Amino acid sequence: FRAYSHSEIARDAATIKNSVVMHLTTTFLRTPDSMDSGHAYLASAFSVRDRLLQRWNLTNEYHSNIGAKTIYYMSLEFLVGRTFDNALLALQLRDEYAGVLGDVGFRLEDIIDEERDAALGNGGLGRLAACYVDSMASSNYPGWGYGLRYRYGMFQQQIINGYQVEAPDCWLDSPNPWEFPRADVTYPVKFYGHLVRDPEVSYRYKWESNVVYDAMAFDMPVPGYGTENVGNIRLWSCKTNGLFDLNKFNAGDYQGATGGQVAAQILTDVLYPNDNTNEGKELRLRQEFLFCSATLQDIIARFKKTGKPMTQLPELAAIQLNDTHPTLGIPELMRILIDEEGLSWDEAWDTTTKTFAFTNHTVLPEAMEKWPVPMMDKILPRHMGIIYDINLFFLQSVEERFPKDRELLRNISIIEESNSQQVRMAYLACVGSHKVNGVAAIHSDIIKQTIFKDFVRIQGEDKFINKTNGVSPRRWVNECNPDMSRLITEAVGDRSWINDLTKLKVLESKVDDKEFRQSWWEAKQKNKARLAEYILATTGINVSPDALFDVQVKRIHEYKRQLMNILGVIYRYHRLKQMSAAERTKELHRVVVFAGKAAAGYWVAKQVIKLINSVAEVVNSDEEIGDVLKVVFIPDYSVTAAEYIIPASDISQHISTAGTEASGTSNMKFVLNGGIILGTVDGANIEIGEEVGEEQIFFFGCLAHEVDEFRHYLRFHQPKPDEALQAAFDMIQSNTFGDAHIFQPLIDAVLCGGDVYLLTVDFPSYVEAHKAVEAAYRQHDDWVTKSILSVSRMAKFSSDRAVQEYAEEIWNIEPAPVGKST
Ligand code: 26Y
Repeated sequence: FRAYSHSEIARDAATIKNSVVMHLTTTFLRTPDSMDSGHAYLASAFSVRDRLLQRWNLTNEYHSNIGAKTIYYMSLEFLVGRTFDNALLALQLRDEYAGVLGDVGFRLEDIIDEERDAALGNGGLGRLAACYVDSMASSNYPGWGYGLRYRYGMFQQQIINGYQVEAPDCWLDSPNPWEFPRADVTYPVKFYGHLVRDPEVSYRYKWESNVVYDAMAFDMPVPGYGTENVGNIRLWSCKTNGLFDLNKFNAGDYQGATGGQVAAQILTDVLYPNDNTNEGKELRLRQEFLFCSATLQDIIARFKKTGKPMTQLPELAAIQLNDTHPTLGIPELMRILIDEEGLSWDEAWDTTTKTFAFTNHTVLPEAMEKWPVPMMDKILPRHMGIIYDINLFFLQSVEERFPKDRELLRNISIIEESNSQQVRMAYLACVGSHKVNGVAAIHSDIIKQTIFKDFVRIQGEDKFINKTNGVSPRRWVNECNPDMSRLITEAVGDRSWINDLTKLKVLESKVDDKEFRQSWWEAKQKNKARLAEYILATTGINVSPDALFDVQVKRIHEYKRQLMNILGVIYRYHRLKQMSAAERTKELHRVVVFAGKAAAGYWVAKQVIKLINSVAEVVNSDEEIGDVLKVVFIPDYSVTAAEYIIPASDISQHISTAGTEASGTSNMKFVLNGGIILGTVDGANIEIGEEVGEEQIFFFGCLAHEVDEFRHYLRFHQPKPDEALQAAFDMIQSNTFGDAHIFQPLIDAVLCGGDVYLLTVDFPSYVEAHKAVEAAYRQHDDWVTKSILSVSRMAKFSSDRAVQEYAEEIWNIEPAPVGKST
């Protein structure tokens, strides 16, 4: 047994320089004279990584030696973004590396820019997973993320002729310093095949198949901040080398020889680019199973090293399901426990439900995962059988308590009796877990009243809880907003706020400090200037940092209502065109920024992107308008783009139809960076409003409980746009932004399609809210006060708080800081 002492990291310039040069010359076979910024990045990254490795090894060794209970966060998505800067900050080596690189003529910022994002996720759900592993590492919780190592992450978005065009994200084309291949950690994963019943135990089977793929682990370090702990994200990749058929090759059948490799590789080739729409594709089901099977085998293998009986698994492992995507982990654990470890059904079920917990992230019906029973039966015959049995025992227990309620049984059955039958993954996840949570207070209430209503009645209120989302202060303040962070550090007196956002409270005492207020404003202006440069570089559009920056960045989706935003812009343009030049000079200057990707197959969302770009083209080149109004669509939104955009916003829009956005997390990031929200009474906006106070947030629109009634009314009555909305429609229809036919379907969805997202209902109050924002922004001093007060009250939205709540109320796990014990 060894002592866990504080591992010293050499910080002097000479040692750092040596290690960079060492990597440059030996890892990359370059000489200092021929070093370009790409190799400067790689050599520096490898040198930083060396410094992380020591801590990483110690963390893993320590946790296994003390037999720490570990949390396994299972997610098909990890939207990590870049790692280099994050690691430099965590190790507190940023200035040192800046110095060394400066000596050889490089700016650290440029070197940081060489790194490609790890974009293994779509949007909020994937980024949440990344923030949570960051918080686990920084708060010393033994925790691992598990995911898939997609060869192609989130597609690159190009804008061509105003339309979104998708290009593959070949992020692994250059060496990736932030992953460790673990060829020795490889598991076989079976598909298809048939079952042989155990002669002795009726519910035990042998699953035989010759379709077996190997999943191999790649580990990504997650540097904890202000601690010795380094967390881990273990990503599975399909291994193909064993699948090369030499006999076919020798016989001249070259395609046949590699056919097996192709079939295997495709399983971890691409991230499905859908966010909140379930397509039910067979390949996706196979991806999900590969992921679940490899992960569960790995967790079990680690547990077995303790020599404890399998029924004690829940004492050492907590598994969190990030939405239903990893739900097959439940029947996979049952299969391992029953068929391979010899547990009885009841022991296996008890162990499984105590191990798993499930987070729901959406109420949109189109996002609910359902798999056709025939598809599941073909690909995973054993799991289909286990799901039938889980359902049977569950329904039997319900029938006992609520006899003769056929309708109840039909409603809660894990198998939906449609044509064909479907497995309802949310119900399976719920029945197989000891806790189910939503991601903001309103959302957790809604799921209790809708999809899980009957389950609350049957399984009790206590199982269904709320865990409001949070975001990492490391990435979303300290890393992305250095100037504001410096001010906070000065106000707090040290950097402790980075791991404890309750410290932000002291900012409240600075709100009347003239000098502080001036610096606060300057920091924002500097961030806006930085974004203006980024906008110029990515779009060629010139914007002035003196304008109000009005930002909506997120996935493009009808429920998020980017359409309402652009219609508001059109109405503003219409009004400006009606004014005299003299009147226009009195108007507040505004830059409206959009960014976000549409799922490749989501036609309506793609038309919205086209409309935004068409409006931008006309408005930005209108000389009468000049700087009074600019419209920008920044292409290829990403974690890195967000790090430029979010700190630069004055006002950001979070304007989903009430009751549709489960939480939202960028809303938290904007306010933490001194921006103000214009939003609906939805998701986490509500709780942000509670924390910062109503003076600091601009709410508008109908309330969640009113939505059904409006929708019902609009199904049977022609929606009536108010004058402002009508003016926007008229402008489109008179070909102001090009051929109106292209956009007619968007207008029809409102006027003839029942206006499902209630644009006609909310538009009048939306326009009013914009006026209120404008009036407030003109009161410059009050605006600065709002900004400072908001930040000072945002402690709740740290992912550290969220992870601590999960740890205490769901995972039953405690921090185990490395280096604190000997
Ligand atoms: C079924 C499959 C195609 C699918 C894939 C991805 C379904 C949903 C998703 C992603 C959902 C998602 O990102 N949801 C968002 O989760 C955030 C974190 O909890 C919330 O803040 C946000 O409101 C919610 O839309």
